[in-house]
Amino acid sequence: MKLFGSIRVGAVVTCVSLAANAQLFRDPMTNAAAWGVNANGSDWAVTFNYDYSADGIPEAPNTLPGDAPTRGARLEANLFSGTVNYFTIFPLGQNFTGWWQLRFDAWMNFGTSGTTEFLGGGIGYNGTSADANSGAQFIATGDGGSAADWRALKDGFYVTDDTAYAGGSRDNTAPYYTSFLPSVNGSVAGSPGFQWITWEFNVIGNQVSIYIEKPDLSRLLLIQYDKTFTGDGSGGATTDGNLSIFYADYSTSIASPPGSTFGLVDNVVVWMIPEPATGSLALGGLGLLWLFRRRR
Ligand SMILES: [Ca+2]
Ligand SMILES: [Ca+2]
Repeated sequence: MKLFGSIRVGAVVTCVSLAANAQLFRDPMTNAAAWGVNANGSDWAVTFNYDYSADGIPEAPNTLPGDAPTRGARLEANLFSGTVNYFTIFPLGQNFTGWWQLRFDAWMNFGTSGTTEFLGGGIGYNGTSADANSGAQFIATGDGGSAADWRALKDGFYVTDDTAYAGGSRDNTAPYYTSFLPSVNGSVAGSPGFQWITWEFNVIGNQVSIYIEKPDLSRLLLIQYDKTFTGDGSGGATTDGNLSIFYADYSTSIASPPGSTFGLVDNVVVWMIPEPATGSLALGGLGLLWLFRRRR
């Protein structure tokens, strides 16, 4: 009986370990056929399997052995028309529910004028929206050119209350952002330009938390909220659904020089976050998230 007992304990531990490492999806962004696009306007481009070493851009941080090196999806909007263009890409046939995590590597380049464009993504995507108005989403400018560079959206409800953000501001100039993202490679401090940044979206119970992470694994919380909270005038945020990657030029000005302003996305990964069978949901979730991060 004793031996049986310890085998059972071992089996349970193995189960938790497997669950904690359960990767539900990964895409190195080389196969356009695996992705759908919903777009507003026609002046936009997404190029899968794009070799970003051509732009002098280094390998994305979460690339794995066996991945085609320096290849990812290049995202562009309002290339020549002088009109607002935005689009969402999403992996075909995917649906994620419960507790889960989306991570992807992103890079943003910008030119010398007319450059303020947004990149982002989210969880709970409905599969049909072109704009960032479906699920728990977050977008940011690459150049800090807006008064509101960091933007959370809850099923399309734009969170304009600065105090709802971890940084107490949406502007790149806030110390919260500039201290984490000092100017590098010609970037604007407080903005994710000219560098690889990993975006992370988590839903644990009702809690949505969104982070950015640098290649040295330092992290910055962007926002955390209860997805059922409607006191801000939103209807809450949907978290069951697909993942989304978003790119926009919300301004009509055309970036110059041509080809200077674009986003790159690589290594899109979804992990299941194991739900505790018993105990406090919130406490158990946080503890497991820690375990989950440590074991990856
Ligand atoms: Ca890649
Ligand atoms: Ca700004």
